[in-house]
Amino acid sequence: IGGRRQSLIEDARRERSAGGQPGTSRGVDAQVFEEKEGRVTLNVLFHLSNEKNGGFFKTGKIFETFDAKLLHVESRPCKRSKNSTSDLEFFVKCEVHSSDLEVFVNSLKRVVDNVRSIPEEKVPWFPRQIKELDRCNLLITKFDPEMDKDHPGYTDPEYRKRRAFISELAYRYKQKVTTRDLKQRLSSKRREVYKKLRSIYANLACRQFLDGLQKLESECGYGEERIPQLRDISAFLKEKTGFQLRPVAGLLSARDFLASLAFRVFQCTQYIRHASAPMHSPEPDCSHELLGHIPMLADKEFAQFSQEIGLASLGASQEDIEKLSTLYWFTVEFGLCKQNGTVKAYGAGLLSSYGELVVSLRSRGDRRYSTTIQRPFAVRYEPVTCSVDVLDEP
Ligand code: HBI
Ligand code: NLE
Ligand code: FE
Repeated sequence: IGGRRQSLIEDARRERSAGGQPGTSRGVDAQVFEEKEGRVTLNVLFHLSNEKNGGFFKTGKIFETFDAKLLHVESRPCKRSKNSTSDLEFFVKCEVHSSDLEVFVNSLKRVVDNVRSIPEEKVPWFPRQIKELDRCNLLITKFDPEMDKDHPGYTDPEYRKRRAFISELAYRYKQKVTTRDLKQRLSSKRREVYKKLRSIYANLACRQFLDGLQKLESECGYGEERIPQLRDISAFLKEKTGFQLRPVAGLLSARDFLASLAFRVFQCTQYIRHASAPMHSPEPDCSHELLGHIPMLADKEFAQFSQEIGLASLGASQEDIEKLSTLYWFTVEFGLCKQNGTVKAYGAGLLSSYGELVVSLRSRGDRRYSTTIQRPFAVRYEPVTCSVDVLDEP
């Protein structure tokens, strides 16, 4: 009875007992969670390929050789292997002599694939982010028309079918958005924009930007080859700072643009700059939004600052909107800051434009102008005596 439902329940239970993210190894081969009287208990997970004849019996032999006491064994079709139809995934909880542990695990590795651990955690797993509610899916069988003989719908196949359909939809619902439509590769000219900017960020961009960009590269598909989907980036930001993106057709009035910031919504253009001027665009485009703004919006403090400007703008007079607009322009768009004694960029308009970024941070560019001032002497500050020395007096 209740075949499909039973299997949903089993899947959820197993992923839960696996502790970490479903399907990821934690890089430990065998997780020991109990040790007493010279013996350890461990959880091991491995794949058994049916192509390797006798694999099952070989593992049995290893358990026998090491005098392993089996505490629990489960198997299921292997979802992630090449021959998913015939391969099995095994989950074994067992006890071996502490001194044998390493040799035992290494012996297993010789006869079966993908030997992994399942840490048994002391504190039960619980969700820490809203997307982890996708794993809070352990169904119970009570009152289920498929599983409970006393349910009024138990003997009604039509009702049960409809219920099963609806349950399946609910079960498959994911908070975590996983649209990765990255089919289209960028032209070499477009790839150059990412490559060239990326190469100078380490020296010229502020720490918060570099942190954000690195996360976008590892978690969100950022890279020189492709432009990720707005939906994916929005989901990423939502998770980091609560900001989300919505598409916008072009430049908005300052009032409307700032109002969306009040809701932690960033209006994001979708089109890309003209290929004839890849290193500078006078208007926002997706390179500007994605490379300039998004990494900064992944920083909590910066996100808060952006929202504050937005909140201040609501219902403000046109004069105040202009002031806030100017504030936005010289901070969010073109801001520079000093980190560990070095000037770095945090403004999006600088960070998305090779030309702007290099020129704005050209070393001592500011002082060079002062040397062109025409006067018959030069001055030098003498810090010990707090006085100015006048040099080359005629
Ligand atoms: N509209 N779409 C869009 N993107 C911006 O960055 C933007 C805008 N309108 C006004 C604006 N920026 C700034 O000039 C400030 O006035 C907020
Ligand atoms: N000058 C920036 C760039 O080329 O990316 C765009 C600035 C948009 C305000
Ligand atoms: Fe901008």
